[in-house]
Amino acid sequence: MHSANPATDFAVALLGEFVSRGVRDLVLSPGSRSQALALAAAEYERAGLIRLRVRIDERVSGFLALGLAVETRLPVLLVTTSGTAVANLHPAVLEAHHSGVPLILLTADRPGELRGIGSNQTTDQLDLFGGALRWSRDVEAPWKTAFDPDHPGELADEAFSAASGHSSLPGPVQLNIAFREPLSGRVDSLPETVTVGPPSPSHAPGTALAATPHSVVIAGHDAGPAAEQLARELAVPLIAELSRGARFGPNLVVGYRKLLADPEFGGRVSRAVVFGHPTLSREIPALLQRDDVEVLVVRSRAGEPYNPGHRARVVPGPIEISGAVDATPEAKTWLGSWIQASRQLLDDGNGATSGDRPGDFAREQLAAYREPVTRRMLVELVWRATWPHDRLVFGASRLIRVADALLAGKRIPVHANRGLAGIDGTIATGIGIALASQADPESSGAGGTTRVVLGDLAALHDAGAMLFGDGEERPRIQVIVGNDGGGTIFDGLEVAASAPAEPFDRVLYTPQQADLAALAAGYGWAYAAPTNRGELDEALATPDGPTVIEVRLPRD
Ligand SMILES: Cc1ncc(C[n+]2csc(CCOP(=O)(O)OP(=O)(O)O)c2C)c(N)n1
Ligand SMILES: [Mg+2]
Repeated sequence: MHSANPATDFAVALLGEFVSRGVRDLVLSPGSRSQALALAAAEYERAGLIRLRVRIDERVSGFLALGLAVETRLPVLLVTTSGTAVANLHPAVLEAHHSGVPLILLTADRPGELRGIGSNQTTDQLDLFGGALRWSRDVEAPWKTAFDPDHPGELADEAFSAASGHSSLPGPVQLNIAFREPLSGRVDSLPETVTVGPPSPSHAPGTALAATPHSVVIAGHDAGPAAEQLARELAVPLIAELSRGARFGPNLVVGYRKLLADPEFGGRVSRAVVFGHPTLSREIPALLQRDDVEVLVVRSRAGEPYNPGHRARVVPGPIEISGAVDATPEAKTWLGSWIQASRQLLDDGNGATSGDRPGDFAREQLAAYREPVTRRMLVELVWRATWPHDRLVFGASRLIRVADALLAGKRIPVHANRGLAGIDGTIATGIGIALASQADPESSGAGGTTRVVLGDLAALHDAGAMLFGDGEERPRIQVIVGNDGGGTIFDGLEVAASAPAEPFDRVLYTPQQADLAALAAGYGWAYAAPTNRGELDEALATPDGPTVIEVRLPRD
């Protein structure tokens, strides 16, 4: 591999080292300072060695990479130029830090002699992300002279291991690379990418746990199937939030908020084993702060362990049960009472609609078809339409809470950016998940559709993510916008009752009347506006390329 340009040689060698370690996805935004990396990436794409995605907005690129990494669980490369371009990655970097998602930022920078002198597009790119990075390095791309052939491999090893969490937790890392002019040359050939495979992770021992009466397992965001398995093995209730990976199984308790607040149920809990990062209720943190509840938090991928009462024992997974599981009638009653109460809550909410006179059936069917869409109906129909080969992504809005409160268990992949629960980047994350799950014919998502369920403000916040440049792959994705004209999540807060209506609306509800049909058309997306149950069902069942499904919802 030779190009007459050391920066390009270095960029080609570096990307080759990442490919050799198993990196398959690279997202970039255009810029001059990063041209050697970008042109090298294009060559690797042409050679079929990486999947390249190009987005003009770095904030979108950041969340797109996050979605790709959430789905593949492999580090994704992110290439940007210098200056504000790097800062635009910050929201995705923070989310990746708080939810333990592996990202490798390759940020182009000016060399030392151009820093600190007011040079164009130059700022301090090293301390930008503070404690959110697992690892960072500032290196100079070679200039005039050849580089040590081992250097790119050493950098790739360190960056890949740190992002993957081989010695601590997975998350974002940054390799800041200073380039001098001439910034690139022609790429004549690519190196042989030998698969060296990733460095091997170290395995820490897990934790042994003895069964105790009146226990529950709590599965917050990203808890994964280990939570469900432990609840089953301990024969205790499973309180599982919607995302991700634990809301299924015989011990699942739906409507857990009501039960946790009930002295007969939540009031009697004496131990909680927590997986993942619970974010969707006040009742879970309230339980974990109680003096009479022993709290064990299983260390997750997230940058910070969940510990609302500052009194949890944080332990490493996996959890193994030591001794016998309590099989006394009391223990069975404990589990049985939660499951029964949970079923009751589910049934109460599903008001039966069957008539008993012959002839009613057709009329009922028609009436059901024409029923106007409510929040509850929206999340239920989406839940029903989604299968294990599909992917579901919830935005940070009222709808995830409605869904969490009443959807029954189902073993389907559900994601939400709950690391920081931002309303930013939801569409880009969904597109990343869609692209990654549909890219590989062998993947469980190969034939599926990704559905993103979010509010109107979250959708408008990330409208720029809808831009697919020429030639960019367009996945099967439905962006389902529950449009209630503003941020109605705030209507449920105490402030809605205390603040005067007009200023409340102006600064919290923030009303909007954007034309989503025109927006979809402008970005080349299909658009549907179902108004009733039948139309919504039909829209959901017609998977296609990128589609906006706008559902008008009343404010209250
Ligand atoms: C980046 C960011 N900015 C602000 C917030 C605060 N916030 C939380 S929900 C919300 C409004 C959401 O409105 P919408 O998406 O329409 O959902 P709705 O609650 O109306 O269903 C806002 C502004 C946030 N979570 N993230
Ligand atoms: Mg809204």
